[in-house]
Amino acid sequence: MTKKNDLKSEYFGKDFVWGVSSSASQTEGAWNEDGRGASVWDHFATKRKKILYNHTPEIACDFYHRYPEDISIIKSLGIPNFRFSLSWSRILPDGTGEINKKGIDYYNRIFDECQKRNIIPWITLYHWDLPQTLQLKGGWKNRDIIYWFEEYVSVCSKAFKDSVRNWMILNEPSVYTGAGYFFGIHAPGEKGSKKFLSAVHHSVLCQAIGANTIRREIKGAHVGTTFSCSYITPSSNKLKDIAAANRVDAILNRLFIEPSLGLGYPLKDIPLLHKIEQYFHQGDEKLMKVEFDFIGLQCYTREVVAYNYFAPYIKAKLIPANRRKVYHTVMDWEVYPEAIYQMIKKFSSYHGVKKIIITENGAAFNDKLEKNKVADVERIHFFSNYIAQVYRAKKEGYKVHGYFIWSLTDNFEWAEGYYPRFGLVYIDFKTQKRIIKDSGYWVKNFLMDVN
Ligand code: IFM
Repeated sequence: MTKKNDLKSEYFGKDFVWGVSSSASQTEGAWNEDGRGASVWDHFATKRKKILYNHTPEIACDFYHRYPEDISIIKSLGIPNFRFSLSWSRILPDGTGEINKKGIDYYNRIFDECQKRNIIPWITLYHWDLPQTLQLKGGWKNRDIIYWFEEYVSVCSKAFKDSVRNWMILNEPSVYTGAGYFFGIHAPGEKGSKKFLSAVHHSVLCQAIGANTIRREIKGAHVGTTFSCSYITPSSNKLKDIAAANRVDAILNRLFIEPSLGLGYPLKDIPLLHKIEQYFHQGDEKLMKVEFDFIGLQCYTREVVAYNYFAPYIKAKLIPANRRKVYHTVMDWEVYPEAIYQMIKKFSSYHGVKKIIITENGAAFNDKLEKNKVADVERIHFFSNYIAQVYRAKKEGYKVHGYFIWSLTDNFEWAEGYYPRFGLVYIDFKTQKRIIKDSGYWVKNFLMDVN
């Protein structure tokens, strides 16, 4: 474990954006309350029972009822920005058509609460919770999603245009398409390259269509989208490991940003990707392109890659951190602070990227609640060292302008259920009691200079 350092938030300057992130499915609960429709995650967890220990997002952190308390905690920690997502099926229970007024009212109450406490909302439109009715029509595989999504974004922008300036279109499309449509380990649990490639192409179209819809409806909107990214290194100097690492980099880090910048898909690096062309309609190259005001990067770790003849399509495998015997979190993600610096540097080098905001960074450790206290020293070191690397990138002139912690509270960590705890705030899921961890107090102290 690396040591803390003496970095101060004031070194980043007054305009640097500091915040904390969460998402609807992971925190809200109230899954069928006030007219909300089911999402693919509700279905995956409750009907198909695909989550570790059979956990479900039905109650989660009960943010739906407890948002005033949680927003007051954000305030008490001196965190000025709050990123969270809207639940598509709370707003449009069937994905399209009838609008659920109670859903709109709920988000308006949250925006009011943020305003009351002087906290700026940053909204993600899609954080993986597709309405189940749309999944029954093929979900992201069905090209009609470009119309469904446009309708959803248009409803949200009309409803919330006076309350929200900062919008993110998609959350980590490489994860919901890869884990949800290729490996089948995330909702909706589908597998195979055809499903994956169609979901990828339609997501790329939607990330542009969504941004254009927000721009059309809201003057002065600040529009971005978010990408998951990992620093990729080869396991050896052998040419075949280096080439394998390049392929993994193309699929994990370049697949979604490059078409949006007008560079097309990274076809040269991954021959299989040519198959994506069967989903193209005339004019798609143009439709995929969009100028974002910022891109959100969500970087947690690095991956070490080796050539593997048996791995389908990319002939590469990731070597897990525990097999490499390196320091790692409970997700088995290597703690490697320089990864975030390398990713800021890499994405800064794209001419079309104007501004980068780290929209997620954080870690799950084995937190212990003892005497109403969580002494999560490892998380404090984690933040201290990753933020130092963000500072290094900023000082060297790369385009980073903000940093959001994942996450405000412990929450529903998708296929892993409630076992990994990422929060600055511990949740006793039996009582829903909130306990600020030592890392929460560390953040408060760290942000003292900018408040
Ligand atoms: O919890 C997730 C989040 O929903 C998306 N980014 C990574 C986080 C930690 O796994």
